[in-house]
Amino acid sequence: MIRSEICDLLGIEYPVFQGGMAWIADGKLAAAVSNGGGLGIIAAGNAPGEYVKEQIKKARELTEKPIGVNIMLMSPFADEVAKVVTEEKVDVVTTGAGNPSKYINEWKATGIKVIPVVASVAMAKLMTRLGASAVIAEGGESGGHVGELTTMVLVPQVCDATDLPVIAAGGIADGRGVAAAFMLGACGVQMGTRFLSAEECTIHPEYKQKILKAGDLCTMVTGKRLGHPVRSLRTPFAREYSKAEYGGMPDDELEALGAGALRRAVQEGDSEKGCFLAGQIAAMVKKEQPAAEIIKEVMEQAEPVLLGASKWVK
Ligand code: TUI
Repeated sequence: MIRSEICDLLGIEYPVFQGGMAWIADGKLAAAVSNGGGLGIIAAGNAPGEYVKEQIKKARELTEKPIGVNIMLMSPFADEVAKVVTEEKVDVVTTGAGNPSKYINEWKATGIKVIPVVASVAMAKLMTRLGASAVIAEGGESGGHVGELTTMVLVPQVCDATDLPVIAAGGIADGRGVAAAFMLGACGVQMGTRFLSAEECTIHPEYKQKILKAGDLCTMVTGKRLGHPVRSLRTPFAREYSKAEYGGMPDDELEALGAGALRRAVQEGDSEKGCFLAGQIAAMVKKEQPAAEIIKEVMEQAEPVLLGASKWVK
């Protein structure tokens, strides 16, 4: 079984994180992943502190293993959620979509392991200086909020820029992806899209079906004009948004068009007006299965590749 330094650092069995997907990654999914030996992460998304507190409680009822909370830094409730994770002394905090500098000292003082998502070398260096425990290098193949660089390009550069453990994210959904991430210098992976198909993931059945049916060209990025590029499935809504974005719709109307779209996808499976966040790797997600089985399967696939059994090596 493949372990790495991130397993020792966090007290987990497999070097696999579940991405903190807004509206999706709740206490139930996080607990299932942690019970499966990975790191389950509750997503705060745009939710208030009270919601996050409830989900931490729920996760703790379901598992005694370490859990994490992801804070989406663009959220109006980011300060409030930052306090909740300190009060609750969660094991790990990951952050996304911004710079978490102002919170790091307080979290560290509480004994929380801080693992920010970085989308650039500069951010990786800054997080290293400020005392992060590890970083997640997330390439633009991922679903949701995306940076400029791809995983293939970002991960090795981040590995060269820091001595911290690096977790690779973006475009990873099977053992080959895990093996590739390790080859680039990472010591763990974070998967989001693959866990959308977990049995314990409570998204609307239509959302799951859309992921299971996705093909290689089924995602697109919208939202660049407002400075928040987001990767989602290429649905009628995503096309309409893109048209509006490049057709000169005023900023406030564009914001209004996007409002509530993620909730409509997750809770209602609304094919017309929902925004179905998904990574480019969605096409490789083939079946619904328990989270623990996903982790085991992916790591069992990675092992022979990492032990030198790549079919290309002569
Ligand atoms: O955050 C994510 N993925 C997300 S957040 C989200 S919710 C949302 N809803 C509507 C609009 C926008 C977001 C859905 N998916 N991934 C982690 C991530 N962080 N990817 C890239 C980054 C990132 C980008 C810039 C991290 C740091 C950063 O630094 C910029 C700075 O402040 O210098």
